[in-house]
Amino acid sequence: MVGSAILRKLKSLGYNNLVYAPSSELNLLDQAAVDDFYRREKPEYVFMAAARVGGIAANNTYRAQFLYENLMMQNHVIHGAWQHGVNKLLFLGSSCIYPKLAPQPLKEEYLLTGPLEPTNEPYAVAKIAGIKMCDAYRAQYGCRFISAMPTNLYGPNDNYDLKTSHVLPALLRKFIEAVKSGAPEVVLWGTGTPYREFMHVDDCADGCVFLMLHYDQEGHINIGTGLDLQIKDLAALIAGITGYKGKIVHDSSKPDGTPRKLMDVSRINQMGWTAKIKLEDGIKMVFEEIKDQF
Ligand code: GFB
Repeated sequence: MVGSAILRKLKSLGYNNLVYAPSSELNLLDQAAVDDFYRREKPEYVFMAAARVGGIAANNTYRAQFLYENLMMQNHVIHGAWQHGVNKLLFLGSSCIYPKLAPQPLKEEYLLTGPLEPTNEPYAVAKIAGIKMCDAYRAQYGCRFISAMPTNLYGPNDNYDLKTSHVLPALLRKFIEAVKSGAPEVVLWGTGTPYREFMHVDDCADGCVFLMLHYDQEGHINIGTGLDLQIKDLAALIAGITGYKGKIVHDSSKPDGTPRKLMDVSRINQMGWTAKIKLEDGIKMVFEEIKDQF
């Protein structure tokens, strides 16, 4: 989802010497394959958007895969970028790197100041390792490696599998299907009280290109909208957009996850970048794209 959005953004800006490969052609878990790719394509700038990702249930269930695969992929891509003299690399992480109960909004300096949210600790540990790896390669070898932490994303090419997806695509699918089938109720996981911040992936891609052009420092930087809402209010918003009028019930056997993770985006805002797509407009765009899929 993020990689294809960055590609769309770069193409729209007129960049035409773009090299990329889908996971079916380049297995980032295979160091020799990554090395071959660098040798063959000689990229000057690298956006490391590839990751094993998923919603709260996927993170909690596939704990070993989330830790192992993310560490291996980022190790190969970051280490290879140094070996092959890449001019600049951007590593992407996630807002779940911050401590579960960190003060809100989440400032960059809150990293490693407290225990992580247990449901996504393996993923967060891998992403924190990626940030530290970029910083270590900068310190020891002088590499221009930067890292950016986007908030929860949604948009084209999202995952709509109800077992592994994030909340926003899951709710879109559930409400669309309920409207079509006339189902009297839709099930929401957890209490609906946690707050989440959502950003359209096209805004994220825009932010990534901005940072590649304008940010060159040790330490990660947040990318987000700076606005959040409760999951139950997200559900009401999506119900309205999809035309769902039935009941919303809660499955309290499912975890809530972290109570809140609102990004402090003052650093990137002060550099001159802000997210542009309003949540309601973004959800409407995605709804139009996917409403006939289910
Ligand atoms: O988006 P989500 O799966 O992940 O869940 P996180 C956010 C909230 O929505 C949780 C609730 O409180 C869920 O219980 N929720 C309600 C649902 N209904 C549903 C549903 O049908 N499906 C899903 N998936 N959730 C992930 C992390 O955390 O966010 C990752 O695990 C990463 O590491 C990612 O940081 C951005 O926001 O809790």
